[in-house]
Amino acid sequence: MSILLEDESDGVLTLTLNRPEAMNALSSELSSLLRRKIEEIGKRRDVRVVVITGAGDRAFCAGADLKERRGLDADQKWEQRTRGWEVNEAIWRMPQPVIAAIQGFCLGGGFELALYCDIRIAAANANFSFPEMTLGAYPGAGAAVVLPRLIGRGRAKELFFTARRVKADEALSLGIVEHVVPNGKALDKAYEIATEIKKSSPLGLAAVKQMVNFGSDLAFEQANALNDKLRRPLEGTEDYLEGISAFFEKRPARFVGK
Ligand code: CO8
Repeated sequence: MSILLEDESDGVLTLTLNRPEAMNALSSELSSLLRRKIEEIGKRRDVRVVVITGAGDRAFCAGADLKERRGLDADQKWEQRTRGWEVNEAIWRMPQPVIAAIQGFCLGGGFELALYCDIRIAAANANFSFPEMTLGAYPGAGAAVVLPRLIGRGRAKELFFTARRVKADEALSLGIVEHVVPNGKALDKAYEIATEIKKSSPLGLAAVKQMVNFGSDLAFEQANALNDKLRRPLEGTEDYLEGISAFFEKRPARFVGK
């Protein structure tokens, strides 16, 4: 069976990291498969929402594959890290919203993967940590870029410095996840949100994702320039005409992404 499972239903594509015997750790092979798949999905108009999860109930993902890493020299370790980073960057750039459904351990590179998704749902047994400091490294696949922006510098540094474990409820109060649900229900919640998202125009979703991901940290003038650049093309779309017609006809809009 593949180490990356794919399941598609009515515009929602679910990717499952399928290495439960290794806590779904990111081997270079898994990262490469994941990046290629994300890039392929990014070009498809029929996929409206992506959900990423891990197989089994013990882990979303326990980070870099340490068994693989153990035998690597410095350049090869950097290669493994870069394979992981490329996944996160591809998710950040892809037009579709990506929801992480997280159960169990979400550690190191696995935590970074979740942070690069757009929305995070945690099961009650979710457990987050950056063990990198205990390994003599640092969270190098992008968490040090996005976590301080998400939860503030002091809180992010405390998690990086101490490697302490954060349970689901604390993750919610810190703003690391958007929802906490009972064990076994993270995917259901992800699909519930995906169903809501699917009612929106893919063009608007892609534009607002890009604005939030690339515009949030720009200076005011630059942020507004990007905002205008992303918003202006939407004025002439079929979807905008359809949305306004649907409003006056008191019916749900049927968006086509044009
Ligand atoms: N890599 C490979 N195998 C793993 C990993 C891992 N990260 N984590 C767990 N496993 C394996 C174990 O070796 C074990 O296998 P086996 O049965 O063959 O011995 C199996 O999964 C079950 O694990 P445990 O027996 O340890 O189960 P426990 O319940 O006792 O503990 C833990 C579960 C807490 C998840 C524990 O296994 C653990 O601490 N794992 C390591 C977590 C970690 O340090 N992750 C790496 C952080 S560094 C990192 O991610 C750098 C990011 C770099 C960029 C991204 C690159 C892709």
